[in-house]
Amino acid sequence: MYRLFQTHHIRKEIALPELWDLTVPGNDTMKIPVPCCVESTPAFSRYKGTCKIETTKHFEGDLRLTFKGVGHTATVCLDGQHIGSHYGAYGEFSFLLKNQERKEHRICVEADNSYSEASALHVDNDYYSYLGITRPVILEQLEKAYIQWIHVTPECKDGLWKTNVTVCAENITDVDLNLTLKLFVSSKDASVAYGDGVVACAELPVSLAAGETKEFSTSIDCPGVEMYLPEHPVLYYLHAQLAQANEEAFDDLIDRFGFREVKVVGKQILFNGVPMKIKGFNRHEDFAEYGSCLPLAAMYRDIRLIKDTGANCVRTCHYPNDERFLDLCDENGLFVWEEAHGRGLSEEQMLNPHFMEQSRLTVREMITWHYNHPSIYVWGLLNECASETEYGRECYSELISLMRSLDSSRPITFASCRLFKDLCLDLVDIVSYNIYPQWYVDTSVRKFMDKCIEYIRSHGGENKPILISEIGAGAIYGYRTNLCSKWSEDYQVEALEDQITAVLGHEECSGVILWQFADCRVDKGWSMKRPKSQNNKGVVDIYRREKLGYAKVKELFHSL
Ligand code: ADA
Repeated sequence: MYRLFQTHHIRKEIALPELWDLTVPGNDTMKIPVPCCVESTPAFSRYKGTCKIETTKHFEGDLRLTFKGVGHTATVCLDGQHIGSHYGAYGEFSFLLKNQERKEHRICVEADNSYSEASALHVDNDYYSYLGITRPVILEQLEKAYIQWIHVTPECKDGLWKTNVTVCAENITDVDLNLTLKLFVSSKDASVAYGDGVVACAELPVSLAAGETKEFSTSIDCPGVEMYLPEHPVLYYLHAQLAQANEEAFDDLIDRFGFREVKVVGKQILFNGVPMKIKGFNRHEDFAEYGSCLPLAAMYRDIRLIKDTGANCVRTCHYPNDERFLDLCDENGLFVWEEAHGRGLSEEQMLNPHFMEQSRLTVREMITWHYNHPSIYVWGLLNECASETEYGRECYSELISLMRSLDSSRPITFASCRLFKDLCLDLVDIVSYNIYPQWYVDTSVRKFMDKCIEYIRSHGGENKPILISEIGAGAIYGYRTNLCSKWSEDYQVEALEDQITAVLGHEECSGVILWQFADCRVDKGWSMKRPKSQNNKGVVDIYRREKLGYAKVKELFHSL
C-alpha cells in the first residue's frame, strides 16, 4: 500500500513483484525488496554510485508506471528502451506506457546517489542521500483517459463549509473526448457506489482534446460536516470519477482531506480560527539500517513517540516525506511543516546551473502530490540557504512565487540561519529562525532571541508570526557524566530545559521545533564534526532508544 486508504475502486492496479534484481557494478546480481535502500545490504552500506534494479511483469495496453521515490537520480528503461529520467529522491514521477503488446515486459531502473555538478540539491550533507527505489512503485491499467490528481481546498463562510475542487485529467487517446466528471464528498473511502457516507456531490461535463491534459474546477457546498482539529482529526474523502455520457465510470481517483483553514493574522497562525502554539520536532526520514525506507510500523512508532512527548508538530527536514507518514500525521492530528528539498547551500552551490530547475521540480512535486493533507499547515523551502545575498534573494523570491501560484491556501516560510543579515524576511508569511544558544554559542537563550527578534522586526518581519524552527543540543546515546559536558545526555537535558522554557515563554514567539527527534546518518564530509557519523541531536538515538532529553522534553511540552 502506498497510501493508508483506498485510492481507487475502478482503476485497476497491477501488482509488481516484491523482490527485484539488484546489480551493483562488480557484484553478483541479488534479489532486493522494493522499496528498500541499497545500503540495507551489508556489502553496500557505504556504497556511493550507480546500480540497476529491475523486474519483469506481464501486461498489455495502456498503463501508468509511478515511482514514489528513487534515490537520488533515476534512469528508467522498458524492454531496453529508455523511457525517462528523474532527479531527486523525494518526489514522485510517472511514465505513460502506451499500446503495450501482450507479453512479459522488463522494467529497469538505474539509480545513482553519487555527487557531481549534475546534482545541485543532493550534496555531501548533514544527512544521508540513500540509494535505490526507496518508496513504492505502482503500475496501473488505464482506459481512454485518467485523473492525474485532485486538489481540495475547504473554505468556511459564515459557518458554512464548501470545497473548491480542481481535478486534472489526461486524454491518452488520439481522439477528442466528451466526458462527465462525477465528484462525491464522502466520510468514507468505501465505494460511493453503495451510497456509503456521501455528504455532497457534483457533476460537470468535461471535454478533452486528443492527448490533452486539462484542469477542471468547481465548488461543492458541504453542509453539516465536522471540522478537522488536532484533537479531533475528522477526515473526508473526495471521489472523482470519469464516465462517458450515460455509461459506467471507467476511471476514478480517491484522495483525502479535512475541513480546516490555516490563516496568518498579524503575529498569529490560526488553525480553524484557533491561534497555534507550535511544540514540535524536526524529523529526518532515517532509521538505522532501514535508512530512508522506514517500514510503516516504524513510521507509526515515530509518531507515537512524538505525540507521547506532548508535541503537536513535525517538520519534514529537509525534503518532502513519504505520503504514508503524512497520512499518519493526518490521522493523528499532528501539524506538519513540509518543505521542498534543500539544506545549507551556499551562494556558490545555488549558482549550480541545475539548482533552480531542480528546486522548481521539488517544489512542484511537493505541492502537486501532497496538497490535500490537512496536517500540512505551512510549506517550507531551502533550509539555511544563501538568503543573505542578492542572488539568493532572487532564488527565494522566484520559488516562493511558484509556491503561491500552486497553493494560495497555506502560508509559506523557510528556516534561516542568516540571523542578522537575512534579506528575505519580507518574502514569507511566517519568519523562522534556526538558533543554537547553549550549543554553538554559549549565551543566554532569551538574550539571543531578543537580538534575533529585534532584527526580524526591522528587516521585513515587522508584524509576522515567528517560529524557532531549530534549537537543540547534541548527546551521544549512553554517554552520561556528572561533568555535564557537551555531547553528554546530561548536558542535552540542561540545554533543552533552557531553550524550551525561553522559546515557549517568549511572548513574540509562536512556537519551537526542536532539532531533532532522532539521530540520523550523515555524509562522509561531516564525520569529523559528527561523532559516529551521525547528527546526534536527537532526543532518541538512531534506533529510537530514549535519551534523558526525551523525558525532559515530555515534562516541558506537557507543562508549558
Ligand atoms: C542546521 C541544519 C540542520 C542541522 C543542524 C545541526 O540548523 O538546518 O540540518 O545540520 O544545523 O545539527 O547543526
